[in-house]
Amino acid sequence: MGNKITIIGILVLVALFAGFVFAKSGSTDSAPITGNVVAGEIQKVVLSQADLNYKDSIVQAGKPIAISADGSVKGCLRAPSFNIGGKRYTKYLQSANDVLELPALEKGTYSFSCTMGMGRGKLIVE
Ligand SMILES: [Cu+2]
Repeated sequence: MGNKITIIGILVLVALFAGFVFAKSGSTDSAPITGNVVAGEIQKVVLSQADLNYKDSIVQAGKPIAISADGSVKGCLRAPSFNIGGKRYTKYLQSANDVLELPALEKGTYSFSCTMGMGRGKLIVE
């Protein structure tokens, strides 16, 4: 009688262990990527020019940003320059394929300008 209970006990432990391992290996497949940002969730922003400035752009908070410029953006405005948290982000966007990458931002309005400080724009993060 005592042996039977021991064997049942061992079988229960083995079943629990197997279940634990199975559940653990199953959960790794759907494990979320840490942080607010899911890989591949980069939002694209295409800058346009209005008179001598940039048109306002609106993006979502918490997602990295890829900025490019359409054909309306001329001259030095093709080199937008952001100063965010003491760090400078700038790139000359020669063609529509050139991209200036910004990190995920918190809500707020981020002013930027061309590298010469003439043309100005606002990136509104909602
Ligand atoms: Cu300029």
